[in-house]
Amino acid sequence: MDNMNDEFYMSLALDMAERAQGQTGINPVVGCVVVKNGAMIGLGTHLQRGTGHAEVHALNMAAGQAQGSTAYVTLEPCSHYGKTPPCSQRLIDEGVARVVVACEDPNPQVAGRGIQMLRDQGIAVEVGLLRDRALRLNERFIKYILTKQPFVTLKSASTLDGNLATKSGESKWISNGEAREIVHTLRHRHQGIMVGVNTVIADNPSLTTRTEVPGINPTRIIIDSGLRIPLDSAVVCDGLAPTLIVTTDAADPAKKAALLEAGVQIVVCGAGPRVDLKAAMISLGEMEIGSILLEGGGTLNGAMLESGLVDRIILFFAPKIVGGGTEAKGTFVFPGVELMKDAISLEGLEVKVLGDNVCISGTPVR
Ligand code: AOF
Ligand code: ZN
Repeated sequence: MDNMNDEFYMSLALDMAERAQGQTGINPVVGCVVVKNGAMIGLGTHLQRGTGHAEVHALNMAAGQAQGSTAYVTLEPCSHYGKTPPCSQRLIDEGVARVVVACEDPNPQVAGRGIQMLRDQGIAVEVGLLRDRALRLNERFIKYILTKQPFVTLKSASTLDGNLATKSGESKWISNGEAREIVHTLRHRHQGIMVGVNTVIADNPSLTTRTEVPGINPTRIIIDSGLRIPLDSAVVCDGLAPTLIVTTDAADPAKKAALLEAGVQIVVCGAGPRVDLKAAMISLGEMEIGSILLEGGGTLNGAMLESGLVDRIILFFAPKIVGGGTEAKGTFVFPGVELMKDAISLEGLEVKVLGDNVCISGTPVR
């Protein structure tokens, strides 16, 4: 697509928003392009929660020249006083003549009011250009703003027979370098990364973001109902990112004290023996963790999936078969369904070939 038309500018705005994924916290990613007399006069992206919105940056760049211009915005301009003043008012004040919007803002404080404000002032507003791409880009924001619970992306890298490790527990490496680079980009794009304590015990992972250029480390969330986590594990000791352990009332108070002493945050969800995962999502949401990358293992994957807490599944497959029978480390460990009609299926399937690995992703539905 390189014709100079509405789509040309909107896709630039979306490209800018896309690159800001991971750095806006619970806020959406938004891009804005202001065009006048066939030339771009302002570009803006929302970069960080609490700082200027995309429209504000773009209009600041336009430096008072936006009278009669067209503004392309990937999300409906806001109508409320949040951490910043309403963008719709700013567009009106600058004399913008036409606003092209990719998708409505689901935030109940906005939800159409931004578009209405513009129309009430006689500004021509068109909504829906490249809407699907815009909605997909902000799927984490949309889930959080509507439910106050984190959007959960389940990622796994398994053999073709669905195992996360050999029967002896060896897991390095299943997927290829290309797949692993994508996984680290996914870490950058989520506020939290979640694993079960057995993964910490087995692999002692650091759960940090290691991309070619520096990325942001998510908060490390360990589901550990009995506080079995070793005090010398990397996530407790390395200080590379915040670590939060979700546990139960059944956990040992002395171990809890030792972990707190080590600087780990502890959240209690449930009386035991298992962590109440639904309650955990509510607590994490209250702590403004709006997105979580779930990296297993199989038991936590199965429990999260069964509880309906997974919003997107991304599976990387390597062309290897390791077998292992009952000792195998399956991707999804849960009691399972009796009938095929009760299977959890993936909607909106996407398949990508990454060298000799394959990535299959979609939205789980029952
Ligand atoms: C826009 N343009 O670039 C963004 C918008 O706390 P605040 O002030 O940053 O407001 C956050 C809310 O504003 C957020 O939940 C969403 O509804 C909207 N974000 N709106 O017009 C932007 N980032
Ligand atoms: Zn705004």
